[in-house]
Amino acid sequence: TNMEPVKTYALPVGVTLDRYIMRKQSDFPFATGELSQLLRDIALAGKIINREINRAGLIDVTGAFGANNVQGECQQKLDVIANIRFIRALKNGGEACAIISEEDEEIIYTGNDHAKYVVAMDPLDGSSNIDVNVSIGTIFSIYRRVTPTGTRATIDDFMQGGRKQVAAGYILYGSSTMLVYTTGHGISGFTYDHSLGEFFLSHAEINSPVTGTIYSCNEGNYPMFPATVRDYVDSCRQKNFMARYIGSLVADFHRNMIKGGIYLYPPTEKTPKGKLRLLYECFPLAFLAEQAGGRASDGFRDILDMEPTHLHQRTPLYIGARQLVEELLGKM
Ligand code: P6P
Repeated sequence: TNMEPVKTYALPVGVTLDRYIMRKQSDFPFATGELSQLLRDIALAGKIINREINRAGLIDVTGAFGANNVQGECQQKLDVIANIRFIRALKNGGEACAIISEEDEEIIYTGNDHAKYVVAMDPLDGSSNIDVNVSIGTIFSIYRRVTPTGTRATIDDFMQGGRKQVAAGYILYGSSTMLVYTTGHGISGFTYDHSLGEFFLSHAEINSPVTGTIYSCNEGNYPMFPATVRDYVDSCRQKNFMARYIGSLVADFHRNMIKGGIYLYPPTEKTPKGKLRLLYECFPLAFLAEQAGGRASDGFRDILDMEPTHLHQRTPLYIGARQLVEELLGKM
């Protein structure tokens, strides 16, 4: 028999998510499979939501739903469906003991008090884009709980800070549906094949260009931006950067991660603390940005170093190619 050691091949593009997760888990001798199962449960919820989104035009779910969510925003029916689907998938999967969601003010207890993980999520971000058929996304962040297993989770499990995330990612419901995530050892991207109902590895290792020529912000708010940010946007225009703003954070972030660019959501009079949510939008995307070699800041400190104080707290966000973010910070 050949006594040569088995060469560990980089996993070939085209491997399914399940096989990828299994092979990656074997890289961690002490892994016991719960995080792997949790990632599978998130992927399953993503498949279900993907189907609902693709049918949205056919059945009346795109109209605004009567209720308003905790943010006081007019709740699109798909928001509600996505939230319910994720909660159900995580409850049934059994690996998450608690969830926080943009759609719910309070912590959601799954009843799985022996589970090791908690999940913070924005089940469907960019929902104002749903009824105009623009890309939307799910964002998720996973922590190992700090409270004793067997007890009910508490807010402490969610307030550990961005650098304690064990995994983070997003699902982009775009021209194709992609699942992109990290467990702290690089970023992998999977593309969904509807005909097979499987996610296949399509981006084995995603690294951001260290710089770029794309800036992404709501130019309509320019007059309200802090002077230093206006100065930075002016410099982008002077350098003939491309302005690209989809108005859906996951889509803007994903494009910048692949092509190189910076996304800015500064504080404005309307949103003096910024608009985006720290726990389930900025922490997970900042984890990914740093894994991709980029940077994420609120203008004063790295997003991942920020102290969470409230489940739904907002923060300004400057995120993307390292050199572009650092040029902006140099003006602060
Ligand atoms: P504005 C969508 O509502 C969202 O949360 C992000 O997905 C998006 O980047 C941002 O807000 C758009 O906000 O104020 O420019 O419409």
